[in-house]
Formats: sequence, C-alpha cells, structure tokens
Amino acid sequence: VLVWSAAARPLNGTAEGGDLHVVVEVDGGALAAVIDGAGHGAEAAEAAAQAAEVLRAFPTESPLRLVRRCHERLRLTRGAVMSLASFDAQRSVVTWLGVGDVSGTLVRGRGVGSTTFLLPRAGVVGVRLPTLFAQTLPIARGDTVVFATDGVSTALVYEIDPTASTQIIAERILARHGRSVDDALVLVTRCVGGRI
Ligand SMILES: [Mn+2]
Repeated sequence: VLVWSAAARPLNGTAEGGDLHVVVEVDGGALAAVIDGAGHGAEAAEAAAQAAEVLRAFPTESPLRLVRRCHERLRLTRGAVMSLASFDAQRSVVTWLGVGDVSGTLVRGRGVGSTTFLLPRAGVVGVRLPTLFAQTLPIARGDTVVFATDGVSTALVYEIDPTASTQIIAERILARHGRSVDDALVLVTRCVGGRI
C-alpha cells in the first residue's frame, strides 16, 4: 500500500533521540506515525517508545482510538506529541490526526497539484489531551503524505516533489529544513498499492 522513507538526526548526534516513526502495513491498508517524546534524552525516548509500542500492537484501530490508547499508556511518562495516518486502500481514503507539534502534509501526485495540511490540536499525549478530531480525505496512488517533528521547519513543503522518490524527499527535507536545536525526524510515505 505504501512506500516510505524516514530521515532523522538526533540532537547533538546523541544515539537516544526522542523522535520515532512507525509504519505498519495491515490487510488492505497501513498505519504511519511520527512521535516526539516531550523534552530530550532518555525520558523523551521512553515516552516515544511506549507510544510506538501501542501503535504497533493495534495498527488496525482508528487514529482516534490509538491516540486515546497512547494517552492512557503514557500517563506515567513526560508525554509525547504525535501525528498519525491510517490508510484504507479499499475505500481509497486516509484518516489523519495530530496532537501537538508534529506537522502533516499531503501532496497530490496527479491532477491539480494540491497540498493539504494536517491541523494538529494543541496538547500532549499522556498529559493533556485536547478534544480529538480526525479528518478523512480521499487518497489516490501517487499521493505523498509527510510527517515531521518540530525539529524540521514547515518550509519542508517545498521539497515534496511528487515525482521524486520518498528517500530523496526525506533526505532533502532533513538537509535543508532540519533545525540544529532539536531532534529532527521526517517520514515520507507514498501510496502505491491496493485500490488506492
Ligand atoms: Mn521536538
């Protein structure tokens, strides 16, 4: 259903960054997410790892339900911000949702080159959950969805070339729009299969 690439640069080159990505293919679809653990270092990494574990355990559940599950799981941590997308190849839709500062961008591969931005809600999963609202959009083969942590400038949108490979896009975004003051992670996914 998806081809994807991630590029990351932990702050100061430390091995234990607080940013994580998750991509899980399921029957007839896929789940993709980027998580940024609150703060830096081991505590941030721990919160992000726990959220990733929840997503990998329940990849077929709705993004809404997954964020609620993560909220319960992360209560004893410093929390995390995250954005996630559930791709449904049978219905040719994607449902996405974000809590806190992880950007989401959808760039169409065909027709009028339109761009749609995820509107994340302010909050921290595990600490303070906002009223959740998931948006469902039609999606087609060749469409590209990009998630990035706040260590990456939102100017990343200029690098999302629908004709370039996901790896090239991810590397360009990190090189040109990664900030040196925070962990930086970008996940580039493109729909390629199913009825999508
Ligand atoms: Mn961050």
